[in-house]
Amino acid sequence: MDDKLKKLESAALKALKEASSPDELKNLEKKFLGKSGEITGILKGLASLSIEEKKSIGKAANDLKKTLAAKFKNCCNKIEMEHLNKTLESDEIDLSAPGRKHHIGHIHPIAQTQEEVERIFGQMGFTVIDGPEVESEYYNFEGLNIPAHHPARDMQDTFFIDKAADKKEGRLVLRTHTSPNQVRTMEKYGAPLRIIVPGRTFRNEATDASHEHTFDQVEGLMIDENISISHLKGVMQEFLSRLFDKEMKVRFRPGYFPFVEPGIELDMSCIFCESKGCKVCKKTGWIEFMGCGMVHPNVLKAGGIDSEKYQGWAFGFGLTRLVMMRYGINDIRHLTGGDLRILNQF
Ligand code: FA5
Repeated sequence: MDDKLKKLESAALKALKEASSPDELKNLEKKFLGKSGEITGILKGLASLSIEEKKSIGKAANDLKKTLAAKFKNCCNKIEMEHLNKTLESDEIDLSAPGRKHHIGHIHPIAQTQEEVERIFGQMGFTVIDGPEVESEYYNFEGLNIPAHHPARDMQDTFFIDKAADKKEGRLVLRTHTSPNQVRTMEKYGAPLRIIVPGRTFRNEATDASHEHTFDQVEGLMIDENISISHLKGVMQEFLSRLFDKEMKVRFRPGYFPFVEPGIELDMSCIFCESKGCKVCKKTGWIEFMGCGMVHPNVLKAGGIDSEKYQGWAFGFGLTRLVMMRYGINDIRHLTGGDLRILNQF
C-alpha cells in the first residue's frame, strides 16, 4: 500500500508540473482529491484492513492528501496569474486609459422654469397646490360657470374618459386647464387663499408650432377681503421682473372667460426689444401673456365662499409657452418631442 501511495504522489506531482491551464488543474484536483478521486478511494478501502494497517496507511494517506491540497493551491494561484497576464497582453487592455463617464440626466427646461415660478410665488406668500389631471366635467366646466349648453365649452375641446358618469360630477375628462383647482381649493381650504397650481393640461386640438395637445399651465388664485385688480397687476409685474431679472411692465386688455368678471388679457413688455417693437411683439412692444380677472361670484359660490365678504382674482398662463419665450424656442414640439440633442442644450 505504501508503494501505491508513493506512486500516486509522484504521478500527482508530475501532472501538476505539466498542467498549464486553470481547467486542466481543476480536472487533476478532481482526479486525485475529489469525492471519487484516488486518495478518497484508498481511504474508503481502509475498512477492510487490520487495525495496525488502518493506523499507518490512514495516516500516510491523509498526510498525502494535505500535501497535495497545498501544492494544488499554490499551483492554481500561479497558473491563474499567468493566464491573466496572457489575457491582458492579448486583449491589449490599457489600464491607464480614463474610464467611461456615465451620462447623468438633467432637469427638463419646463420643470426648471416651474421650479423658478414656484420659488418666486413662494417668496410672495403663495402656496403651491397640486390637482388631478383626470378631472370631472363638473370641476373643469360647471363649477367654473360654464354649463353644458354654454358656447364657451367649444373653446376648450378635450378628451373624455370612457367611464360611467358620476351623477353630481358628470363624465371624466382630461383637464383642459388648471382652473378646476380654483373651486377644489376653495372647497378644501376656504378663504383667505393665496395659491398657485402648476400642472399638465390637455386639449383636443391640432398641433402646430405654438399648440400642443398636452402642455403645462400655472393657475393663480388670491381670495381675501378687500382684494382688487391692482393687487393682480402688482403681483404679476413683480413676478415677471424677478423671473426675467429686469424691470417688467404689464398692461390689461379686455378678455372673456366665463369664470371671471371682468375678464382680462394681460400683456407683458416685450423682453426681446425692450418694448421698442420687433418681429416677436409684432412692432407693438407687448407680448400676450395670460388670461385673468376677478373671480366670478358664481365660482365663489361653487367653492362655498361668501361673495359678500370675500373677493379675489385668478389667472392662468401657459408654462410651456413661457419656457419657449425664455429660451427662444420657436416650436413647442421641440419641448415634448424627447429629442435629447435639443433638451441637452438647457
Ligand atoms: C385658460 O386656460 C384659462 N383657464 C386661463 C384663466 C385662468 C383665465 C383664470 C382667467 C382666470 P386659455 O385658453 O387662454 O385660458 O389658456 C391659457 C394659456 O395656456 C394660453 O395663454 C397659452 O399660453 C396656453 N395654451 C392654451 N392652449 C395651448 C396649446 N394648445 N398649446 C400650448 N399652450 C396653450
